Amino acid sequence: MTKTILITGATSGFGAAAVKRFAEAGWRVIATGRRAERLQGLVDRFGADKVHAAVFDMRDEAALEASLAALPEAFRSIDVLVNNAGLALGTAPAQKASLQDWRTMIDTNITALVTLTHRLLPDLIERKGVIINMSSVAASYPYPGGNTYGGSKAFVKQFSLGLRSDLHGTGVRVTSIEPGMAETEFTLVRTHGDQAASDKMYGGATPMTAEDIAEQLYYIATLPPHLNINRLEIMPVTQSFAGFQVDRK
Ligand code: NDP
Ligand code: 8X3
Repeated sequence: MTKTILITGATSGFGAAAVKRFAEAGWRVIATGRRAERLQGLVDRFGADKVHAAVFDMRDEAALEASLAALPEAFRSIDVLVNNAGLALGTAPAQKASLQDWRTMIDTNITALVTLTHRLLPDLIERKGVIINMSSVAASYPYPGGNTYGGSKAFVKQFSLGLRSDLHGTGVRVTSIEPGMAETEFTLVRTHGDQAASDKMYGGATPMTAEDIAEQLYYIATLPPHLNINRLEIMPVTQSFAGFQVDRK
């Protein structure tokens, strides 16, 4: 039977690659994001019977609710929820960071994610569904300038494990996926549109690709129903860990 997946943040990066991966495999995909023309491109490519574009800002609860209420009949039974939409804003140390940037990250990466999850939980329980939450290596390893972004992704990781515990016995599976450096529009967004800084971040580094992560999402979503990946931490070979800092006087 054809399965249905809802992927947030589908206009770019991991989300757009995941829409393609699942649509090519014959799934019905609900693709969400704010940039309508990009979602329409996916509908045009795969057909309206395969991809449904749900255009809304994740932080606008009324718009989110209206979009779900307007789902075509064929897309209403959601088997898999991929909470992927999110962003980092800024690389400055906490004492120089923008409070507005912090609020935007919290509103998007945390508040919107829990709102959509809460809304879909009854259906996911009924269908013994799968929830895949996009965390990050920043959830576990602090780095300078990571402050609120890392904190928001630590929330996503721990929320996922908490969900897993609460959903014990329901058959619902929950995974926190925690990627390291992957080349998407992520750094362009983080640097408020600084293309040179984005190019410098990925240049010569062989980062992961959006398709690499889409493949992991497909793997997690298609595991046999008795298996649950709790956390999946994944990095490019060219990225690893650095040491502690010591402030010597
Ligand atoms: P992109 O910037 O390429 O994609 C981000 C997606 O999130 C876009 O589709 C964007 O859609 C959507 N989004 C952001 N804010 C909102 C909003 N308010 N409402 C609706 N949609 C929104 O980055 P990635 O693909 O890299 O990022 C996807 C996820 O992966 C994020 O949660 C990110 O934190 C995480 N991640 C990324 C890593 C990386 O190195 N790239 C590593 C680890 C985790 P639109 O702007 O059209 O609304
Ligand atoms: C994005 C990966 O290492 O830039 O979540 O924080 S990192």
